[in-house]
Amino acid sequence: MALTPTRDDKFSFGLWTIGWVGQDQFGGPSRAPLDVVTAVEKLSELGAYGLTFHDNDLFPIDASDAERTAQIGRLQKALADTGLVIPMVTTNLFSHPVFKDGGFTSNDRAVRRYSIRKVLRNIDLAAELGARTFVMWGGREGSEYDSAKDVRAALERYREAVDLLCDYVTDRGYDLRFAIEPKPNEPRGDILLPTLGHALAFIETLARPELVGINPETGHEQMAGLNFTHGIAQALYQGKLFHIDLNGQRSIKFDQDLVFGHGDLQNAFSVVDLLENGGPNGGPSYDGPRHFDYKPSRTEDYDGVWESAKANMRMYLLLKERAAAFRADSEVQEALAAARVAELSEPTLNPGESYDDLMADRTSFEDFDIAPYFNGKGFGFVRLQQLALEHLIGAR
Ligand code: GLT
Ligand code: MN
Ligand code: MN
Repeated sequence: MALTPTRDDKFSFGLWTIGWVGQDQFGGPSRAPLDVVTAVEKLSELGAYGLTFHDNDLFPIDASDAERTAQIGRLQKALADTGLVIPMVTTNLFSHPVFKDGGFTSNDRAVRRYSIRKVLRNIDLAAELGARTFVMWGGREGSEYDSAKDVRAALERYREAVDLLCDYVTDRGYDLRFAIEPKPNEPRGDILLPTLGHALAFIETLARPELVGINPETGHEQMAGLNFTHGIAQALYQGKLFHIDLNGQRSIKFDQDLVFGHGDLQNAFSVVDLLENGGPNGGPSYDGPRHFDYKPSRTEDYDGVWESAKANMRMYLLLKERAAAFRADSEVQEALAAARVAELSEPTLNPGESYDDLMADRTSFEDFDIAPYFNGKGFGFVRLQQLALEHLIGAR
């Protein structure tokens, strides 16, 4: 299998990822700003197919109309020159002090109205550039102090804003869907819609739930101690995996945004296996962009930035290769059968069987012998995991 990325792999990067200059809580930038044209050219050369951005990755929040138009024009020319596309666009509702208490859910009503206007303007740009997904990461929507935020009112305002945006894209005829990106904390002490499960439940309260899905990020679920693969599987199950942010995170701590696979490697392996082999008949279960949302470490210069961009794509392709080898291994197939993994897809009731029928079936209860489950009838999951790990580390 080829380890050189091509456009068919659908790898995309945020302009804020490769463009991160390394400032953090404790120090200023360690790199100079990256121009968008260089970003497009370099990503194209490395085999990516897409670039994504926040409005203010491209032009400052206080840019004049002329400055804004000029920057958009430069981006469009670079796209035309390289063939790179813009699969997703998002809006910055978190950097400027005006968003210190959030955008859609700020206690300050004027800020909420400004935020919706800022997003509407950026939706027009997203549609103009052909983006199909509009991500909403509400990093500043939340609080540090419970008494400071009426959470039910905040969710109501969130719903009001998202409903309005859905009406807008529908009325304008834009082919654009929204993807909410959950995160448990950072920058706020507690962020609203902290996990994929919270976001999925919130989406059901919307007027047009079909237009809204999720954009889960590997590291964000792991910051909450959750299994990303399980979360992705539930998103797929509910038809809500509209986009995905891949990166690396090692345990519950600050948001590391490492290269994909440089965090919990086992979880990265199972996610790639799910995305690539978890669909009908063992094919892909997701055909959208494989979007990397990472930060090239502050220790790196621009050579290191491009090495890290390459590393994300190579890790994905390596894991895809390992997952394919795992699935093709006859011993794995035998272990999967012994572990009865496929048996879970069989409905628990027979076709048309009612609870009366079930209660009449003595083999299901009265004659069912539970004793052999003590000291016997093991599932063999450990053997299966050992085989998975041996494939992951290239030992098979
Ligand atoms: C920010 C955040 C990311 C989000 C981006 C989209 S911005 O860098 O940490 O997880 O995906 O708004
Ligand atoms: Mn992150
Ligand atoms: Mn993200």
